[in-house]
Amino acid sequence: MRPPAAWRTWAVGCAVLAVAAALLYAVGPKGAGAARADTASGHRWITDRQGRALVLRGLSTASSAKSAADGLPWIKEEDVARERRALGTNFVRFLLQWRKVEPAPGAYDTAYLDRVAERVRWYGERGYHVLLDMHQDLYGPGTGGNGAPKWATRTDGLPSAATDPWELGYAEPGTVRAFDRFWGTAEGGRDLRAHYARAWRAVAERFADDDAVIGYDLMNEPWGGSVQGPAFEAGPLARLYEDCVGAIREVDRDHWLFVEPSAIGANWGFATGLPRLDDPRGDGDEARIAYAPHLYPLPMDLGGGYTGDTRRRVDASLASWREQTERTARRLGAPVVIGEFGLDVGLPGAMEYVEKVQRMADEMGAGIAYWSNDPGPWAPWDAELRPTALLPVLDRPSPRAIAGDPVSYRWDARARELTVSWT
Ligand code: IDC
Repeated sequence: MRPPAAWRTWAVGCAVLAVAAALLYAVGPKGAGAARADTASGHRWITDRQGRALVLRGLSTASSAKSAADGLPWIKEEDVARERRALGTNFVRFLLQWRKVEPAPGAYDTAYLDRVAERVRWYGERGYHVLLDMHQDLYGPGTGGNGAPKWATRTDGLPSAATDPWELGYAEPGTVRAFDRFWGTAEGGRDLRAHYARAWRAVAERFADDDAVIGYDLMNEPWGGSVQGPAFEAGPLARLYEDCVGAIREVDRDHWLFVEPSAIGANWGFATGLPRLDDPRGDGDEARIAYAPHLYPLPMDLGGGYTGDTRRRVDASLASWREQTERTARRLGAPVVIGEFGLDVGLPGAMEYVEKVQRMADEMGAGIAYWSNDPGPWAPWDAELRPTALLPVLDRPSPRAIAGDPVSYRWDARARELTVSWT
């Protein structure tokens, strides 16, 4: 891995402009310098325990956890140290698997949670905020995907064939049925949503006092099965989130709860029907619900490259994604974290695209997690852990936490200058 990037030495001497002085009224019940203003986009900031506005930048760790027998990502502690050195990140979206949390109905694997906690510590000791993400794709291993335990997978004998691209597997009959059984759209059997919410309570109980954890991503890319669109998002999905929020708040009143829209729609830039959720933290404390959509504009979600400014399609997708996301975040009263974005870094325009998304996140005051840190064609390192062309693009400075009301931050790559303004 290359030595610490040039900007880090440079940034010490570089101009960090603080516009306006620390105002006395910034001292409030949440402590000195608690963020209280909204982002320029009009949604809230995500804040830490001291009330500072957090600028979360990092990667997902890792897709390899999906198929690993132990459900853990490929990383060792030295890989976390290397990522910190190479990228200066402060955020990780860490994949969990329901099949590992609750391997048998009502039985929680505390040894698995201990191993997760060990990895959370690797990150936490290096200043990272960890978002625990209950990941699924295509429901579970019983339907050719990952996430749900086999005991919670009921397909009524319908098939789930492997597809290319993998996303098309969401339309396989066995997969649709498994989701319908989960959401209760197809009646009968165990209440799987109650199991899911209680599995979350078990996770939250384990991590309630862990300061390295910023929060819980309640479900990766939920899919409605045979119920789609607002009928799904405002219906079964919202009810599941309410159940999970309620279950988690029984044991953990402080960590942030991250909600995602349906897998298809908002992540492409369409509107979502997700309603505002209550957060029963108690004592009149402010809700800690964050909105964490993914960003996969349609041409790229199906494996295409970035066509840039000259062909309008992709840029229009980015613009509509931003507009819809900001509108939803304001409606939910929630800060924004881009829970996933990414592509094969060898595709045409890939670097330009990543740079553009990072700039957009900075403008929005949104957190961001690149998909993913699995060594290979999408990552900042190849299979031998040598840097790819992506590494210098992801390696950019940003404020980590701001005690006050952030106004803006901007990285000028050409001038190698970071400008941060806050009140
Ligand atoms: C992808 C992995 C790929 C794997 C596939 C199915 O990169 O190796 O075969 O999942 O498990 C998502 C998902 C995320 C996907 C990612 C890229 O949340 O799990 O990872 N993606 O396809 N949504 C849109 C894209």
